[in-house]
Amino acid sequence: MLSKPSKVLFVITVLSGGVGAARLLSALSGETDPREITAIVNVADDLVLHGLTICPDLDTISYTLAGLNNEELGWGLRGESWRVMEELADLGGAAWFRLGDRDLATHLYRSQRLHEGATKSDVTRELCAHWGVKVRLLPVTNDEVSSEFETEVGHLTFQQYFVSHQHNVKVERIDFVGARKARATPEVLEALEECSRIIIAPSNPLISIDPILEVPGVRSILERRRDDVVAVSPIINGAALKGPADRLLAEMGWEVSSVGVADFYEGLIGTLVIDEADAALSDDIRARGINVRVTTTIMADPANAQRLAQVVLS
Ligand code: FO1
Repeated sequence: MLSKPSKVLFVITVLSGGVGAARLLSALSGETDPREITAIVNVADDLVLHGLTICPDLDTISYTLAGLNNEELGWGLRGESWRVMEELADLGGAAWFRLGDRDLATHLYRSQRLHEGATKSDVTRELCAHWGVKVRLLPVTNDEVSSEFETEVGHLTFQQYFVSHQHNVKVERIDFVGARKARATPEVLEALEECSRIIIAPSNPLISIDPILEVPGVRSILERRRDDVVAVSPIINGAALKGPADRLLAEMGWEVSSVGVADFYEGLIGTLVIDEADAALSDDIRARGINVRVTTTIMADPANAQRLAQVVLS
C-alpha cells in the first residue's frame, strides 16, 4: 500500500532583510539542503514607482541566490545597462531611484502579474522558479506595509530616506504603516511554527526585522519559540558594516553595540551570535538570559560566511 506523502518540513526559517540576509542565506545553502530553508522577507521597503511594484529585499535575495546580483552596487543585477534611466532623466522623469534595463524586466513582470490578480507570494515563487532559486522566499505578507520616517527634514518614505537622503538625516520616529492590520501569509506562520530553528539574519533590526515582527502573529511565535531563535548581530565594534543600523539604534535610544541588539531582541531570542571583536560583551549579553556564540560575522570572505553558517546551525 502506498503511504501518504509526508508533509514537507522546512527545517530552518530565516527572518530576512536585504544584503546581510542574502549573504547568510547563500552560506546556509552551502551547509544544508537549500530546499529546507525558508526566508521570510521584509516588504516594508517596497515601493510603487512609474506604476511598477519594486520589492528591493525580495529582489536582492533572489538575485544573490541565483548568482545574478550586482556586487559593486549591492543591489540590482550584474551586467546592467542604464539606457532607460538615461532617457527618463532626459525627459525630466524620476531617475533618482535607478532601475537598470535588466532589473526593469523583473518589475515589469511582477507588476503585470499583480495586475492580473497574482499575489506577491505567487510572483516571488514564479521568479524564483525561473532563476532556479531553491531556498523558499516568502514575503511576510501580501498586504501593504511601508516604513515611513519622521525626520529633521520632515516626513520621508523609506526610499526617500534611504536613497535620496542616503540615510544621512536624523530620524525622530519610524512607523510601519499598515503592519498592524497586515496578515502574515499562512505559509509564513506555518514555516515559523514548524521549523526546527528560527534565525534572525544580520539585517537592520529597526527597519528590516522590526517590520516583519510587527505583522500580527510573527512576534508571538518567536516569543513562544524563543529557545529555538538565533539572531546574528549586525553591529561589530559599535558600528554597522553597511547601512544605518548603528545610527538608527542611537537615534531610537538603543545602545550601539551587540548588547543593544540583545536588548532590542530581548524576549525573542535564545542565542545571539556576535563577532570576535565583541567577545568582551559576552557576559553582559548572558546576563540578559541570552546565550552567546562568538565567531567572525563579516561575510565578505566566503570562508568566513561558511563558518558563520556552521555556527548558526550548530
Ligand atoms: N539603492 C540605492 O542606493 N540607489 C538606487 O538607485 C537603488 C535602486 C534600486 C532599484 C531596485 C532595487 O531592488 C533596489 C534598489 N536600491 C537602490 C537598493 C535598495 O533600495 C536599498 O538598499 C534597500 O531598500 C535597503 O534594504
